[in-house]
Amino acid sequence: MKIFHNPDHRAHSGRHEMYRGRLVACHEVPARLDHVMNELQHRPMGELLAPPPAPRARLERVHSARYLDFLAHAWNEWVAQDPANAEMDVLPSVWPARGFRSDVPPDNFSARVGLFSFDAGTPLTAGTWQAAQTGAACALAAADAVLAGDRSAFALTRPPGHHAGPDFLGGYCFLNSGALAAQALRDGGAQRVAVLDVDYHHGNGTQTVFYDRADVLTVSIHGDPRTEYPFYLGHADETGEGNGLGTNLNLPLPRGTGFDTWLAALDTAIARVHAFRADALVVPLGLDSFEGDPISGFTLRSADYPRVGERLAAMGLPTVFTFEGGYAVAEVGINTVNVLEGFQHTRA
Ligand code: Q9C
Ligand code: ZN
Repeated sequence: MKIFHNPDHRAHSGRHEMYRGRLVACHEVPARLDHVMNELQHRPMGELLAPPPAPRARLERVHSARYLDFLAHAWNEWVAQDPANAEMDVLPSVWPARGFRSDVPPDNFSARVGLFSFDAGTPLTAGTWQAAQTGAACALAAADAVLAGDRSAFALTRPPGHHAGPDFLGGYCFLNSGALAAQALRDGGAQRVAVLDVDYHHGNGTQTVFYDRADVLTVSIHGDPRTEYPFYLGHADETGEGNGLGTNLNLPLPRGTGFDTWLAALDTAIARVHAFRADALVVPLGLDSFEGDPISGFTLRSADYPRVGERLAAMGLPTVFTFEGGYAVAEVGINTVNVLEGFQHTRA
């Protein structure tokens, strides 16, 4: 499979995220992707390519113009407020909860940061916009490869994407790679596209992008939001709305869930994708279901991941993978390539 990697990913390197009332070191670090690249040197899975730039019009298929403008200018505005800000990351501290207006972007910079975000764990840095744009380009290039006839392609990029919505960042995510890939597949001629999100955390951004649409099925297997991030979305009773009623499936599982139960959920997810008669598949591939993940609660082992790839390959659909979470940094390369290897050696 072609692997589109992000040569600009290191430009996004947060200093800290808010956690239990203090700023702590970021979990979402450049070394994550370096470990995957390194593992791919040992176990090549395909051609490693840098993507062509992403036209703004393709980003606007998923994200609002005012959100993209905010991301493009946020760092300059932050530093313009005070040159000393260049030594700090942007994090929000005020948000419009229910009853507040979100249709009038405030002039005040901090207030605008809050308008376009949902947590204080997603630092925006000098290079975030560049890294995120090239990451989106990876997702689009992967979708284009599959549209051109490739069986599969991998958008190997960070920051991750699946928590980012039409006009908000959060959960370490800025531009939604999986949603961009799914939309690109639709725009390129796929009639029905399924997104099967296997990251430990609910893919709230992707769900929100497609919630009222019948042409994209969104399925997510994740830690139960009653106890797990992102908390405010991802319950089993969220099934879609309007035209999209019946085209969202959430499979929340309790903390501590092991591979057998997780795999049963994957089979449920796969059955739904088949019932939907999808003609292309996007897999937001988070490796934070791993037992060693420092911020997550499932207990999958490295040896389980090839079986995940096998199950996905057996679906027989043109498939785009996007790299999402996975914070056991030393193992994330092995676990990622294990999924790809299981996929590659299996035919539908
Ligand atoms: N103590 C992804 O996996 N913060 N995002 C959790 C943990 C947010 C994860 C704090 C986790 C977001 C793409
Ligand atoms: Zn995650």
